[in-house]
Amino acid sequence: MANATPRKSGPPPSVAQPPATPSADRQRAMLASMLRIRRFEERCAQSYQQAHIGGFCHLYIGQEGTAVGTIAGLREDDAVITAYRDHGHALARGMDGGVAMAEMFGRITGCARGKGGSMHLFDAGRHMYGGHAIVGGQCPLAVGIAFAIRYLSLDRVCLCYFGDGALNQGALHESMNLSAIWKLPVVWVCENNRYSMGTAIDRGTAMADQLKLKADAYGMTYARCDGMDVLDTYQVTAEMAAAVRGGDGPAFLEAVTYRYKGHSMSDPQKYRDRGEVAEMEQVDPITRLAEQMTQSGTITQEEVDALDQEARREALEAVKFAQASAPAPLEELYTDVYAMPYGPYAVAELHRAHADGRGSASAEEDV
Ligand SMILES: Cc1ncc(C[n+]2csc(CCOP(=O)(O)OP(=O)(O)O)c2C)c(N)n1
Ligand SMILES: [Mg+2]
Repeated sequence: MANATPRKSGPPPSVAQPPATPSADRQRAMLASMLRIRRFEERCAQSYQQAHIGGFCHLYIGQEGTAVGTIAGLREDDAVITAYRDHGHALARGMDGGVAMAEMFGRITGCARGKGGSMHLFDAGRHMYGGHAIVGGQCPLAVGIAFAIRYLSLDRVCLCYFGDGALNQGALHESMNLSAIWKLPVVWVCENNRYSMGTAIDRGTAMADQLKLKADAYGMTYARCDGMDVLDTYQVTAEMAAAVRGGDGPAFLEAVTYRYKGHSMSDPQKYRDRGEVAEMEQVDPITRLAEQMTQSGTITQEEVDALDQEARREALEAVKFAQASAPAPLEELYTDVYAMPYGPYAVAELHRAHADGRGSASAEEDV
């Protein structure tokens, strides 16, 4: 059983706490990061339509302010874990665009050697623990990460993103409950983009306009931020993460956001009208920050354009890198899947035995 006493002191922080008010450089980095995600996602859409990307692909366009603002409010060694709409989080965490794109193209140079695809971007070195396709499936893992943080006396928090659709998953509630009774350092971030596939939040969730009650149920602090405003998101997250790091126990952040594109690449979007999307495009997180910064003299329009050009160039380079990389070979199917050499490894041996004419009787028995 975990020690329920929150750790108030520990080793000195390895990475500086983000300042309450972001500096001009930090604001510029946030703008660059959002542009990087937007242009990357546009290339993903194009590559999907050209059939270079297979399987499911969920774009983050519109929600950039949430991943960028929350991650900017953390330290670099804090853990993040998310669901399948994960491109924005991976890029905001600093994943190389080429490596992310190669993963989607099923190439060996991808972050999961081409086996995970769009929904499983993972970068342990940057403390980005996926990319999880089962709705709410990342939540118990976040509790495990936070438990490890406590067990190893690390001065970190774990930020767990989930969609509004995960609000009614048992796994989420079990996880929140455990995190609360053990006072684990988890920041639970609900990315409320109003829809779970084609289901509006109030059609699938009780008390949808009062998510604070969900936090109250576990005695957690609740805060709400405007996910379409990266600076607001940054400030609320930095404050909440500092309290969680200080031993206050887990907290619940609702980031109110919106996705401009369909749920996935194959969504006719009959559940909402174009007017609603157009309305939200008026509060676009990228345009908003660029305007705030140009108006305050923090950046010039030419500099904004240059950042955008750089983001476009990087996204195109990512596609070229993915295209130039070799496809993941068949044997890759069997590596890094199970820790122990059971099932699939025996099947791999069977395939190899067939291929080199060694016969298969003994291998079949093994299987
Ligand atoms: C346990 C489980 N049930 C159903 C699905 C099918 N499914 C995939 S995405 C999704 C909607 C989730 O919506 P939300 O959590 O709001 O995330 P968003 O797509 O808005 O980012 C559903 C139901 C699934 N992946 N896992
Ligand atoms: Mg949603």
